[in-house]
Amino acid sequence: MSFDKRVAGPPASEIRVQPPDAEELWDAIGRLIDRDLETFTPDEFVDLALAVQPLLPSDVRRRIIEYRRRAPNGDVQLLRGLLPSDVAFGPTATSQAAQISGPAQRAALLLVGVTLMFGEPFNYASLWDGRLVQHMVPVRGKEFSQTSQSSSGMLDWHVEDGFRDDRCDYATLLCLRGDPAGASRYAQARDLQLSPDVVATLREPRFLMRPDTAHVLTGEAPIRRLAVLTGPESAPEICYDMHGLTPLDDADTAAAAALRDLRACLDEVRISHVMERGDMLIFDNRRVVHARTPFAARFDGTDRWLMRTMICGSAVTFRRWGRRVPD
Ligand SMILES: O=C(O)CCC(=O)C(=O)O
Ligand SMILES: [Fe+2]
Repeated sequence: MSFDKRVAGPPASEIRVQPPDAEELWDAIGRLIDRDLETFTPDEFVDLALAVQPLLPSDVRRRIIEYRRRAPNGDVQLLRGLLPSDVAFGPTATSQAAQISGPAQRAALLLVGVTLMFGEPFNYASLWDGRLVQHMVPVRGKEFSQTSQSSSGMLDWHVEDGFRDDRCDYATLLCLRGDPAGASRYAQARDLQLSPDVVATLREPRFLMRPDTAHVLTGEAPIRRLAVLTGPESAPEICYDMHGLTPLDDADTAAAAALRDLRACLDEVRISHVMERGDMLIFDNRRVVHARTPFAARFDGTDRWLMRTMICGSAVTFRRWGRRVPD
C-alpha cells in the first residue's frame, strides 16, 4: 500500500502499471510525436493526446471509469509505474510556466492523455501564464510561499482555486522526480468526523474565500461567499483554504470555531503519499482538500518535479470558456 502514513480513511485506490506495459506505452506515445509539442496550440495538444487513451492498459481504463462513477475506494486515485525507469529527464523545470522540452514532452502528453478520461483539461489565464500543463517545482525566493513554488515551508490545506465557483473538478499530478521529504497529503470530505452543529455551521454560506496568491489577477480581486460543506451527506463536497477562507462576519465566533475544528479534523483523517517517479495522482477537487509537506530544494536541476493539469468534468461548463478561462 503506497498511502503509507495514512492516519484514517478507506483503503486508497492504487493501480500499478507493469514495467513492460509502461515501456510499450512510452514507445507508442513517442510515435505520436513528430514535432516540438511547444509549437502546438492547447487544443491541438489535447487533440493529439486523444490518441493516448486507447493505448492505456484496459484494466487501467476500467478502474478509472469506476473511480469516476463511484470512487469505491476513495476520492484520490493513484496510478503507479507509468514511466519506464530508464528514461532520463533533463534538469527539473525552474518555473511553473516553463516550456517543456525533451522526454518531458512525452510525459506531458501521457498526463493529458489520462486526464482526458476525466473531462477537459483547462487553465485560468491568470495562473502560470494559462499553460495547460504546469510544473509543480520549487522556486528560489519562494520557499515559504503558499503556492506550488514553495519548498522549505509547508503548503497548507487547500483546494485548487476555491475562490472560483468554476474551480477544477479534478486535478492530476504526474511525478517526474520525487523527493522523499515532500509528501502529498489528502483529506476527503467523506472522512471528516465533526459534530452535527459544526457540520450545520459549515453548511451555511457564512464564509468568504479570497483569491489564491498564485493568480495574477487584473482588476479587483473577486471575493466569494460560500458554504464550506455542500452536497449529499453520502458524498459531501468541500471548499477550503487555510489562508483564504474566513467567516463572513468577524463577530461570527461559531463560524471561526467551526473552521478551527475542521482544520484539526483534516490533520486527523489525512492520507499521505510520497510521490515517486512514474506516479500519477488524480484527486477530486470538489471532495478532497490537499497539502504538501516541506522539503529542501537544492536548485541544482535535481529537485522534486511534478507536472499538473486541471480538469473540467462537465462538457457543458467547459464550452463556456474553453481551455483558457478569462479572469
Ligand atoms: O506539489 C504538490 O504536491 C502540490 C502542489 C499544489 O497543491 C498546488 O500548487 O496547489
Ligand atoms: Fe494545490
